[in-house]
Amino acid sequence: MNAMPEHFLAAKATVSEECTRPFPRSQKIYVQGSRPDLNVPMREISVTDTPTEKGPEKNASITVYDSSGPYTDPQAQIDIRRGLPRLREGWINERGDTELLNDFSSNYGRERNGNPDLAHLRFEYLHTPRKAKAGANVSQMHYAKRGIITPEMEYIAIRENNRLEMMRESGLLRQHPGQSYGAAIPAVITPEFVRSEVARGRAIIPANINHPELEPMIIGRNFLVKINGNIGNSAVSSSIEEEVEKLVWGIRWGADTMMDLSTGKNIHETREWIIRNSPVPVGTVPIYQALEKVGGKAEDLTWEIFKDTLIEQAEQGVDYFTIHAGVLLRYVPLTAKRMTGIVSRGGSIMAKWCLAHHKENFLYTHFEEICEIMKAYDVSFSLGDGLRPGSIYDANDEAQFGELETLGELTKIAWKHDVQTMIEGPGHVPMHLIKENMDKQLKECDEAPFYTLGPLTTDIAPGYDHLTSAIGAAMIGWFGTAMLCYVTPKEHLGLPNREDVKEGVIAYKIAAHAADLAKGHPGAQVRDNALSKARFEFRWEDQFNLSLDPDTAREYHDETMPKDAHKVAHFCSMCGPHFCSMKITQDVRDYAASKGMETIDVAMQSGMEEKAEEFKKLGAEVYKKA
Ligand code: IRN
Ligand code: FE2
Repeated sequence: MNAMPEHFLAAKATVSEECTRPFPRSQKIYVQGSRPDLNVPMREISVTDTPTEKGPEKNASITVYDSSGPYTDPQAQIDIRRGLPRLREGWINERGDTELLNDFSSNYGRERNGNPDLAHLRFEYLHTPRKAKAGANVSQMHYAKRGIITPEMEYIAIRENNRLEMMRESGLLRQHPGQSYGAAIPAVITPEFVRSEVARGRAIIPANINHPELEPMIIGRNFLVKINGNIGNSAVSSSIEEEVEKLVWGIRWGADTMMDLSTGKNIHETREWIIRNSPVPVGTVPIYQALEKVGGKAEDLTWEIFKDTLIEQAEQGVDYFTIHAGVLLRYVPLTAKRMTGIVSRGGSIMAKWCLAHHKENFLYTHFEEICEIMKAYDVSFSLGDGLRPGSIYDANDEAQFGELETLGELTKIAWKHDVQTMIEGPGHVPMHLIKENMDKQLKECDEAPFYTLGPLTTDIAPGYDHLTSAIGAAMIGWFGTAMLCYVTPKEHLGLPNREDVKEGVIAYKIAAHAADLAKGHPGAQVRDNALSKARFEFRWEDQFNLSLDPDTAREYHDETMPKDAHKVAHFCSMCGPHFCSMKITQDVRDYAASKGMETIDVAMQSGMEEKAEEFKKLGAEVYKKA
């Protein structure tokens, strides 16, 4: 490792305590697979016992999927100037199909080496890029099609199963059968199942060989629904460390992948910091950087500049690229009648280029060459929806569906090259038109994973678009969308801040989980069951700790009932002691038991009047105590 440059030494070594603080009563655990270097992180939440007359009754701890990386592990030594441990490095080396490059082979490397002003941007001491050996294809899809189960696939199988087998005794496994619209989710995810889904193109594992820090994850409709968060500075720039901070903040709350949508200055350097410190896949929209390289003039873009940008980013370790190759020249006029025209940044750039040159989109005409680059680094396609509707008015129109058909055609070309592919989707769509989007995507793209932006189900709530869109996201997730791209409350209004990022991620975790429940994903309901049990038993601390956002749950409870004694009180300030339905039910059950009655129904009939008086007295007593 070479010496660390000055500006790195000046940077902060770590992210804030707010991002790294372990979750309450939670423990980071690692489940080992078939080899000692395969350890899958999870979070175990422990809960208290249920007090009963016969003494305390044990409650099982819950294991949850954990995307937060080593940041929430108090054992981990993290220096963001040095990047995260490279847990995949051994696996990549072992395959023997890649070679290290001495330097970046893109213009970035050449310019930097010849330019003393750029010398400070050297990153080799952190990361030496690698590439597939001549003729090799290093995509997970390529291995999968040849029947090879990679360590990444095994890792994912363990991760998706979430130690469900340990819940068997807990009594919390009962759940409603789901309605999965044709998805086939097995009761246990095996490494072989992961392999077969990737081979079939129904799932992708975004995992660039230049991102060895990555904790592998999968995007596909027979797996847990994933969510993506966006970060990135704009011309009105935030500092590089702030971007790393935002990344860690986003994954803390559950983002499964992060897209760096940076534009403006220091785009390469910002991305380098993000990737080296990211345990989740990082996606980008390379056309944004290409546009910077031509001074923001879309018509000056060329295939050569774009290609060079792809190589530059692939060598850094970007795991998936949004490529707006479906914005064809003939579709552009179809957007003229729209209410809101083209709202995709990448889509509008390509439309402008097509019109300026009156030529077909160069991303489309050079698509096979793009595939060659993708397979040399295992970068996955996220085929961009450059013509997605930007208003309810424009939903499901000809331009949108025309582009989707082209994306289907491109999917098959990508698969021919064994390049992993997912498809981006809308946008703004009213609820009753959402299903049609999913059905058409599955048909046109032969079940390649769908990755949608919301969709927003109404346009009337700027400031609340994490909600308008989480409604659509939950629905489309249920119908089969594999990953949901988050929308923050600042959508349409400005760059999101830290709080907005959290609000967006939590809203989307809710949507994704609601979809998992509806699809009947095995074990999806365990956490709901555990939380409900805690709620019913007035185990307030457990209720907070089992929730997606324990801080907010606790804070809201403390607002009106701050005392420690309140954390065991058998009511909250919403209904007060007299009207707590859960308390009353509990009393009814106790009463039934004391009278030896078989069912509560009977107790209700025969005991209501008698009980009424008792409730009043009891309630008053509890209130005084608290
Ligand atoms: C996701 C689904 N449809 C669009 N997205 C995301 O929107 C895409 O992945 C990227 O993060 C963001 C911006 O894309 P445009 O506006 O350049 O299309
Ligand atoms: Fe919008």
